[in-house]
Amino acid sequence: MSKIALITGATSGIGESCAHTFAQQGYNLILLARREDRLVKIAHHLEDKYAITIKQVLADVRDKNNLTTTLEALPTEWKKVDVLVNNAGLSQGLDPIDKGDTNDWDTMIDTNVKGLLYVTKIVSNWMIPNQSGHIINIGSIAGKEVYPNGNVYCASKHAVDALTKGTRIDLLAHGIKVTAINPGMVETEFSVVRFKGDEDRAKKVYENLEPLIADDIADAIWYVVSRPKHVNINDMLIMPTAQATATIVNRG
Ligand code: NDP
Ligand code: 8X3
Repeated sequence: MSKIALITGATSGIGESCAHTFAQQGYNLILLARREDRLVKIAHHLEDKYAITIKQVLADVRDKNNLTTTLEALPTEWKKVDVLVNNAGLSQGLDPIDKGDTNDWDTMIDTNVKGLLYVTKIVSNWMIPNQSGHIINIGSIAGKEVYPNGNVYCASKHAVDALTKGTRIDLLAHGIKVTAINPGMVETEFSVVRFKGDEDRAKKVYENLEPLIADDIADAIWYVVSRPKHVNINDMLIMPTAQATATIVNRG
């Protein structure tokens, strides 16, 4: 029987790349995101290309009630999830604390922290009866360092760091692996979302350096997932060669 991976934020960037990687490895997939057109297109493409089955879950991880109802409505056989990639997340704005938009703060905390928690609670309860499973939380360099104007996004990713450690402790007795993947700069839709559609500003983030691409992170996730049963990678910090810290980069 094929293994199952549940990937949140599967319609773009790292999540979409993970969907490709796991599909290529023969996993059946539960793909979750909010943009239906993209979800449908990606799922059909992968089902056509690989001999796998996909369940599309149109949901917002912030909406606890709808998320719970939608996930719990999946057929029992789909709840035997082997790998959960808690990837859905975003940054909104890059402002000093006194000028930050409180709606942006709510969006980041609700998505990156509370959304990840809701999904983790649901899926860990599916994994416990199997006494196995692997939860991959996508953190960030922003969960290891705090940079100017990064305040709330950094706090949300520091929370992911703490929750990864806490989840690992709490699920230890159940044989469930928990891993944090912490990327530096990855060129995806991330900066366009952070700057609310300002593509020129987003492009400048990656100007004159070679950032990571989503496939680099999916590759690392596959490495982590494919270790032997007795090996867990707790934490991986992955940077572009041109980036030393959150703020020190080499632009040639
Ligand atoms: P993208 O913006 O390309 O992808 C984000 C994905 O998350 C999209 O599929 C989006 O889909 C989904 N998403 C966002 N909000 C929600 C929500 N409320 N409910 C469900 N899905 C949601 O960014 P990345 O691929 O770069 O980001 C993926 C993760 O990686 C994030 O957690 C981010 O913080 C982290 N990260 C990114 C880095 C980077 O430099 N790019 C570096 C370090 C970490 P949809 O809009 O369809 O819901
Ligand atoms: C995304 C990378 O450096 O903008 O988590 O925090 S950074």
